[in-house]
Amino acid sequence: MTKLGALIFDVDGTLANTEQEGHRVAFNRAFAEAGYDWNWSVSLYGELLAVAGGKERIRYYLNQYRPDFQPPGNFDEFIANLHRAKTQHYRQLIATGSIPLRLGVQRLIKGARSQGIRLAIATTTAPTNVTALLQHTLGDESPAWFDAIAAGDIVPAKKPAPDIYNYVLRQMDFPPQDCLAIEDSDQGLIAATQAGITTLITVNNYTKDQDFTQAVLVLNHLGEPDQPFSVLAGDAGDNQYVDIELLNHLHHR
Ligand code: XBP
Ligand code: MG
Repeated sequence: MTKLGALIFDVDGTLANTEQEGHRVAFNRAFAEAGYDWNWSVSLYGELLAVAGGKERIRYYLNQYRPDFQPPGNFDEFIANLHRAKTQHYRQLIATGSIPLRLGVQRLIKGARSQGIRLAIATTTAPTNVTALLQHTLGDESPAWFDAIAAGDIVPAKKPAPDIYNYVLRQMDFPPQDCLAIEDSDQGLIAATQAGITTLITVNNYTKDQDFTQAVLVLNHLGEPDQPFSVLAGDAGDNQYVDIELLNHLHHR
C-alpha cells in the first residue's frame, strides 16, 4: 500500500464558500452592468449550480429562462464577454477579503506542506479566480505551493467529467491511488471518483442533500481542534478534525 502522496482540492464550495456571495453576486453585477434585468436569487442559483462552469451556466439560464432572448451578434461571443465581466467582478469581490477559507483548510494545507505531501487544485472556475482566492487568503506566494492548478477551460469537458482530475494527475505525474481529493459537490465527487481518486466530502448549504455514497467520508467541514467536525457518512474513528494522519488512514481503506 502506497503512502498518501498528494492532496487535490476543489475550489468553489471546498476551499471557501464562494458561490452564494461570490460568484452569484458577480454574475448579477455583470448582468446589471450590461443592462439586463436578470437576477439570480440564492435559490435559483442553487438550481443553476447543476451546470458546472460559468459560461455554461449563463447559456443554460438563457435557454431555460429567457428562451426569447436574442443576443446582439454571436451567442458564444456574447456569453464569453459577459463571463469576462463577471470574472472581473468576482476578483474585485475576492479582493475585499470578505470570503474567508472554510474551517480547517489553512491548517490542512500547511500540515500537508510540512509533511511533504504535494498539493494540487482541480476546479471548474477560471484560473485567475483561483489565484485571486489563494493570494487573498493564504498570501501572495501561495499559488506556488501547488504543483498543479488545473482550472476552467483547460479541459473541454467540465466536472462531472473526470478530465480535470486526469489532467492534474498527468501534470503531477502521479497515479490516482497515491492521491486523495477533497470536494463539496456530487459533480466533483463523480469527476474525482471516475479518475480513480479516493474522495472526502465537506458539504455546504448548496450541496448537503446530494448523493455522496461514493465518498470515503462525508463531513460538515474539516474541523479544528476546538471546533470538531460532524460525520454525515463514513467512519472517522476518534478524530475530531481532519489532519494528515486521518487522510493517510482514509487513503489506505
Ligand atoms: C464551481 C463552478 C464554477 C463557479 C463559477 O466549480 O461550477 O463554475 O460556480 O466559476 P468548482 P466560473 O467547485 O469545481 O471549483 O464562472 O469561473 O466558471
Ligand atoms: Mg465545488
